[in-house]
Amino acid sequence: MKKLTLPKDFLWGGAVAAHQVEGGWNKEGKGPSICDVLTGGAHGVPREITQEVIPGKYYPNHEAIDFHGRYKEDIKLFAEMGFKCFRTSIAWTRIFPKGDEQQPNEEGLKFYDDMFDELLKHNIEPVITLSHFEMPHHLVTEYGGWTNRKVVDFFVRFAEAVFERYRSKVKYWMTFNEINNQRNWRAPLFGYCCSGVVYTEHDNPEEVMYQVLHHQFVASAMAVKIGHRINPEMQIGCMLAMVPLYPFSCKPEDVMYAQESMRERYVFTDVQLRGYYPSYVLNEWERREFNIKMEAGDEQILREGVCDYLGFSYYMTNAVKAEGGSGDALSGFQGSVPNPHVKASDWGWQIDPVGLRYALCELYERYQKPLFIVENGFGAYDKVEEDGAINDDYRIDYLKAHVAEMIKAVTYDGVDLMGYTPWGCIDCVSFTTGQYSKRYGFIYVNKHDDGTGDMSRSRKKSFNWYKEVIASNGENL
Ligand code: BGP
Repeated sequence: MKKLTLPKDFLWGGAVAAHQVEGGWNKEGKGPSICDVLTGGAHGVPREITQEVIPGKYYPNHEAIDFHGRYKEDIKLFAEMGFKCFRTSIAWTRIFPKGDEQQPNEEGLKFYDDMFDELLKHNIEPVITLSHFEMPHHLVTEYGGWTNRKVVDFFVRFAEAVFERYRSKVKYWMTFNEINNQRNWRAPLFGYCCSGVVYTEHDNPEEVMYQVLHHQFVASAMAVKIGHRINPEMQIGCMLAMVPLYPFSCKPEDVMYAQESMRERYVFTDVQLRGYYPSYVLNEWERREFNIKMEAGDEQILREGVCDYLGFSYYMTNAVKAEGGSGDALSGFQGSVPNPHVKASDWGWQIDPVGLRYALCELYERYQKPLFIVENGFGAYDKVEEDGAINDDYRIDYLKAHVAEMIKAVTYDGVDLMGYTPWGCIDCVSFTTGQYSKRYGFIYVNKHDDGTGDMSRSRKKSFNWYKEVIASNGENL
């Protein structure tokens, strides 16, 4: 029997997002983004959306891990691990500080020029998200976030500016990070960060959400078209938070309920990868008498701006029951129940490596487009030993098991997979909690939830493990 392996050009790397690493929140003309008005959280205590920077409150994203000042040192460490690519986002507010300006901020553009040059110097491909939970705050206060059609034009102007500027430096792009997380509009943080909207303040939140989405779908499709015109080599993907929902039992009602619930994920990729609204959504709008405003030509824009690949995050699965489930803020579904067959992290995220293979097969069979795992990882408390060592075997175990299933999906199931970028390859500010102590990195950052720490970087045990995985192209796990 012949042993099949991952393709030679497989994109191993790591992922972060601008607001969770950069800091320098008001440097070089940068304006405040929506994450600059989010306070720090603590275990079990949600982050607060303050809607302005209130003196005396603690805003961890303002400083983050100072990637803005230290990216050369960090990229050197990524190169030492053998990264082929590095996923981050461009902070919209470095380029358009308020969002509605006519001209971009040259200093902001220059920062990313230099950072991309540094990556390319080490043969690391940048993989860039245009909008990763960080729209300009001004677009929220003055325009109502993505409820306003004008924001489509502002986003497209931003996309065009950065596509033009980095046309020869960046080949891989994504439009909106985890676009489906606004589906969790009951958890204000997700809804707000995806759209600048606090859905619970609206009479009919789901109708508002679909309007927001329509604007984002149009904006994404327009960006894809413009990117391809600027450089036909560009690969522009969409990005889904993929949390597969298993039926809790083989009771037909549970199976049907799980399938129906998955549409709350697939509607996003159905539109972005097929170019039109699926019938189950059109029926839902009609049934619930939703009036989603569209302009003439929107349908054509959606058809012409289909994404090239599907990037997705994968952390966990959930199980759902047609009746009697308690609901869960993370999955956003009434009907979520703990799956007795899998364990969970300290934050209740269910650990399910097989679910990653299942996700890859489902997505590939549905769309027949290249896939890219752009987030996966294990958030955990790390302990620094007296000699400075960080023995994060739990993280190695998690990643090893997931990579093994990923390799099966490629070599056995035949999934076309572009690459793998584990989340938080360097410790950063956790999105949902605002904590530093929920760590994902191969690289430890000496920074703590109370704001103390000198930001020094050190290699964890997982650093050397991942280095060997990349060097062997997944052969030595
Ligand atoms: C995803 C986001 C990331 C990231 C990750 C881990 O939802 O795209 O920005 O933070 O989840 O989540 P957390 O940091 O809350 O553990």
